[in-house]
Amino acid sequence: MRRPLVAGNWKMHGSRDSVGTLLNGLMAQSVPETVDVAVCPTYVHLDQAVAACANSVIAVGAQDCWHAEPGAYTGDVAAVMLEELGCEWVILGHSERRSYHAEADALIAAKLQAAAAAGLKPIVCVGETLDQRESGEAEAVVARQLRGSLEGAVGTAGLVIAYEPVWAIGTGLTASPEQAQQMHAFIRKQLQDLGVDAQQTRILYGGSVKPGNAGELFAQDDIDGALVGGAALKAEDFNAIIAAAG
Ligand code: G2H
Repeated sequence: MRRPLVAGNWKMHGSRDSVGTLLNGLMAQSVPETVDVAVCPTYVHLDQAVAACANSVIAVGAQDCWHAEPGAYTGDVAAVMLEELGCEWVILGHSERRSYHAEADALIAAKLQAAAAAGLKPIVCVGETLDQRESGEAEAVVARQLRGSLEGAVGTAGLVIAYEPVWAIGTGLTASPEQAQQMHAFIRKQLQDLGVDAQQTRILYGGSVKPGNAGELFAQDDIDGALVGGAALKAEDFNAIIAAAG
């Protein structure tokens, strides 16, 4: 059995105050023993989250890392620095990185190597755009992203995949449980073909997950949790999603 993972992707949100309030709200509710939980704030709020989560089961992750060792890379953050800070997870290849920063699969694969070498567990994101879905290319796009982003990833400890259809991100649109399950099953098959331990690898769904739809998504055989954006910014909502995974 795969343990569900609920990870909050806070994107570029938060102030010291609002992050403090959110973390207090998360600490106020106990996490079911059967569920793993992580929060992924901005780089500047990582230390605050690590300190607040120190005595809880909630782990902390970053939203990205650079692929190289510390060096002359202005504006970037090395995986080893995140691990030293107390991060356990790192999100890689989110569609907002792929689109706003032109991140290609080869770069994501290199970041994955750096993350794994530093002892971070990667959450690798894949997903098709609306155009690609409507033209019947969704599976081909996701297969290509998996092949490229997971180059050299066989055996990576704790590897997690997040399926995030771009058309469902922050739009209020959610893939139906059946649509999501179909793609998750396809992803698991692709992982197997790539030599990744497909039965052990958790595949999260992401894209407008909220308390009202989390339960039916988690009920699907191949959905092993969620990567939550907007609803992770409200403790009440994130706590409800965590409870739905328990
Ligand atoms: C997808 C998701 C979190 P949201 O990007 O990664 O965000 O839940 O706001 O659609």
